[in-house]
Amino acid sequence: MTRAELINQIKSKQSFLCVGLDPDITKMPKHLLKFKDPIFEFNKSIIDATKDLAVAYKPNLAFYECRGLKGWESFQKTIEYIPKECLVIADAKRGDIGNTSLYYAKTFFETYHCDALTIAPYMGSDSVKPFLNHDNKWAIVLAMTSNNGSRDFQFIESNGVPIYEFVVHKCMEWGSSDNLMFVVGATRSEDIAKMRKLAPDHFFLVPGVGAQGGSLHEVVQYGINKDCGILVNSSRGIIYADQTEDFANRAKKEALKIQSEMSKYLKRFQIF
Ligand code: NUP
Repeated sequence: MTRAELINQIKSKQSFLCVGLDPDITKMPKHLLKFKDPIFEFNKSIIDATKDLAVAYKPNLAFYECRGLKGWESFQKTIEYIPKECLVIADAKRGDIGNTSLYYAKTFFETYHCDALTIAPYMGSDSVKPFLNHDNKWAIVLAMTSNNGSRDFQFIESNGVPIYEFVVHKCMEWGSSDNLMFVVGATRSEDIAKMRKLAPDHFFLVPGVGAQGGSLHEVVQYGINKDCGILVNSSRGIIYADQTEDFANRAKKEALKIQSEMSKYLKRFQIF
């Protein structure tokens, strides 16, 4: 998906919501367990309920890989079910020596046809670059993550410059705002403003709203740019809003709440 297509979708849906598809069999409504592939049935209902409100879906591979071959099948069926206009982000946090990254890129971009893949940049240029030479595909590099442990490495300073800043500068030499995004945690609201200064034009994938307590209002205040420039993810806050047979309706309600707020922000900041 191109940047223009993504922006058009945000405009037409008045939304920059990314729904996280992190299906946990222990949290799903019990009636789904009778299906051959409960994970896919769960995702299918969530996608049906939210597809008019979300511009992106982000399956996190951990929730699929843990089920072995069955899990990969659920992942593939899920990817294929997501409407074509939506950005499909595989949250797999890959990155290895160049030769291996090349095959990770093949896996997610060519075999599974995902639009975007999250990348761990710790191994440097040869580990990131192979994700940046696929037409209309995106590398989403971890810059400033939402978890408490992000303080352990990402904020260590060298000559007064934090490591996440080095990551952003370097990655911007390798990719452009047409094929590179950054992960910026919603839980770091004021730091999002620093990230926005470093990368004024790049899209940010912002997880941490909902279950992790990040504020949508603050994410928008500090992160929005002229093209919107943010994709805000919520996983558990939407998909497990209700754990009964009514789960899809409740997921829709939660998504609608977020999308209505997003629509107001897009108008207030006169984005389109
Ligand atoms: O910094 C990050 N924080 C984060 O939560 C980077 C991520 N990729 N994630 C992922 O976003 C996390 O692994 C999970 O898939 C999702 C957040 O889920 P939730 O807290 O909305 O349930």
